[in-house]
Amino acid sequence: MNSYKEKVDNLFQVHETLLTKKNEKTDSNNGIYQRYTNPVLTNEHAPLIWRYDFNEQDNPDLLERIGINATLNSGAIKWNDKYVLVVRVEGNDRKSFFAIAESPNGIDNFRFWDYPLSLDDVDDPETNVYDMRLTNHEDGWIYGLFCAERKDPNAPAGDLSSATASCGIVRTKDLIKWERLPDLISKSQQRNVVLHPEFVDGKYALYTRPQDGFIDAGSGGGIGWALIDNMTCAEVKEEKIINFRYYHTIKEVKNGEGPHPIKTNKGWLHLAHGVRACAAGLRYVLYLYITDLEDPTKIIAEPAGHFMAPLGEERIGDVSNVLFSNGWIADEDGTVYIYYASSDTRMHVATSTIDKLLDYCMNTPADGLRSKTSVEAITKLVNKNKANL
Ligand code: M1P
Repeated sequence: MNSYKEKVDNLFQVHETLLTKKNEKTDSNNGIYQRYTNPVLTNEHAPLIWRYDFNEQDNPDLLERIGINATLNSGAIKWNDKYVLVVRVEGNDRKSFFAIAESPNGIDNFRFWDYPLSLDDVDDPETNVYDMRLTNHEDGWIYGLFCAERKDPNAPAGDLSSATASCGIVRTKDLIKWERLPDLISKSQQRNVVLHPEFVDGKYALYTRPQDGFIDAGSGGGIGWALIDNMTCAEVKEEKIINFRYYHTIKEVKNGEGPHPIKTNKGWLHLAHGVRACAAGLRYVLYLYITDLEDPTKIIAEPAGHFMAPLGEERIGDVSNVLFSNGWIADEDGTVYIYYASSDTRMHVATSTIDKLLDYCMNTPADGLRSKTSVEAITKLVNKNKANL
């Protein structure tokens, strides 16, 4: 019979083995990006000190006291030479919160900090928070924009599901002390709001995602753009759609900006998610597009279809058939670390380079929006190959 101490030591040993497991590249590689065999963060990575009471008198049988259900949609930033994720952690109680995990190499050995983030309340306290996008803005602050969810005050009695989505805002200089700012004021509900890293015409610029309801984008035509005077009382006064949804595409039902775009010599490189409906439910995939350096609202390239879609085990989870990303890191050497969640359950990384992503965007045919145009694109490539091979 093991002593209490032995049982505790064993728990920590098993946890440490998981945290320090080396991540390897998978065999499959389409030349554009590289997947890895292990998720970078799962619910099992959550610190044991969040989950167990290690006082022998209070917890003699060493039961888990607070369960963690999922680690998903994470903001990302390179900070003090570490690859840092602000992770959406969801407890067994269905509440999401933010917690920071860091890795020395961006691929494995992610380890949560001891305490989750404790956010101040705004006047109308929300029920749930999730999906933070981080922006190290040229004004000197690191902003975190996230979804703040509240029960819909106009829901009929007995409707305990209807909710509202708005954009919560925090900022920090050190990732330790976070200042809560008032939520974004907007006529419509908003989710997937992202702060552009530079001023545009002397203003803050937001990628928005206007939506009619909590779930449905409805008349919200796609990813929007709004210029804001001040982040301490941010208000969307005018909004225009810059990346539209289209019939019979991967973003027919909904789309949303991922992390803020990366500045490259060819334009702003964007990562977004697109949603379509099928008999199995909604299918979320990732796609890329490029906008003009001088005018970030002007699209200059957008490959047809998805850049990444759920594969193998990624297809299954709490909300199956979903890839979602709100964090990536572009390193000084041109490597890009794409952090994505699969099926609202776990976090993964894929790596690529700025050059490869630009090549993909510039040289993959755009969506012709018809089967006929897809066949024409393949025929053109076959003809070229017949002349070259
Ligand atoms: O469940 C899939 C995703 O659904 C929402 O994304 P969107 O607003 O684009 O539909 C979000 O709740 C997101 O967190 C979640 O991963």
